[in-house]
Amino acid sequence: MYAQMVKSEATNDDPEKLAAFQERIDRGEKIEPKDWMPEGYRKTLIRQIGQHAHSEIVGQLPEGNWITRAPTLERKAILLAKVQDEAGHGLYLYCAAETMGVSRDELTEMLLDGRMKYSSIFNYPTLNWADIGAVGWLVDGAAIMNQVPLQRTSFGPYSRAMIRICKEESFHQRQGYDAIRKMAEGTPEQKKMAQDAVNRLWFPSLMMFGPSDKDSTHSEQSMKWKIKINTNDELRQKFVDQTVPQIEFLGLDLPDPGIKWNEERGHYDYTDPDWSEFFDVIKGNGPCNVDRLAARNKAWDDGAWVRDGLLAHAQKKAARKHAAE
Ligand code: FAQ
Repeated sequence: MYAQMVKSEATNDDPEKLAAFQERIDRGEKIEPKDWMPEGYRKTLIRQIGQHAHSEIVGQLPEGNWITRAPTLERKAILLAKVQDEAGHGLYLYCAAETMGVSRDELTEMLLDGRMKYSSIFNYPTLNWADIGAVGWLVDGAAIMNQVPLQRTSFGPYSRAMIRICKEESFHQRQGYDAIRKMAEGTPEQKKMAQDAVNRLWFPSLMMFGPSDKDSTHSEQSMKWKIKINTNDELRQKFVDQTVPQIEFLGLDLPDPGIKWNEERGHYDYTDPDWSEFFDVIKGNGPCNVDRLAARNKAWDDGAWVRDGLLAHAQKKAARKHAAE
């Protein structure tokens, strides 16, 4: 199915239908699953929503790793709730993608065999408790910066999923900031851990917004279709502008000596992430890519008996209903 969609992007859509579709987008109308849409629009959305869903699911792994080691019962309960929320986000997003005619099983298969991506950030390890605070604050912070405008994306089911997700993400970010603040205000050793977490996660967080605009292959068309509302660099800059004063408030050192307020631009200047590292990570060569995919493949294999059981139950129920008719 997905392979067919990929092929059909090359076919010519009817120019009249295309023009009418673009007019609907320009008027700010939402596109719903049964409406006519160009194959490229459908394909882009399956890719983006699918990748987004996979990110929510794979994104549970670095934090899930710390549930049993949270320092207090309260922190453990909060982290547990947050990680569960991410599973819910994955579910809403898989459902939104399914309205495009691709099944959740197909999407999962493409994640598991490496045909589909998930966010680069989840290929970095969480080495200590301060990393969990930094993930909530910086990673969820970057996620929100990207997702708030996506509430206005042109595809109805994606837009509605994003509204709910954003509400939960802001709780995630606040719990992360609270956790890192405790560390930054703690013993010298705790403060050092907080600084180390910020230093390691800063550039990977900036990479979450995607490559610089000049290297972004999809932005131009996606913005024309209002799938994306902002460019990657615009959102990255907003994130830097929002986060630098928070780092200063925590009393931590800035993780990049290139960060400087630029009066003329009205923004902070900053050093670009190492883009060769980014492209290497999304090719599968980051520190945790192999582990993350192995964990997801294992979860899929371990869950086979549940899927088989549910299927057998559904078949028996259908057979009983059939016999009674
Ligand atoms: N990682 O042309 P563009 C979360 C790929 S939030 C991996 O600029 P686009 C919450 C891109 O796919 C994280 N790959 O692409 C949470 C394309 O390759 P392709 C997820 C990336 O789509 C927190 C190529 O580079 N959020 O999980 C990345 O227009 C804590 C060229 O790039 C979303 O997915 C990357 N960072 O813009 C959960 C938001 N960036 O496919 C648990 C929705 C780019 O042609 C714990 N997505 N690539 O082979 C978007 O807004 C967009 O897809 C962008 C990328 C902005 C990410």
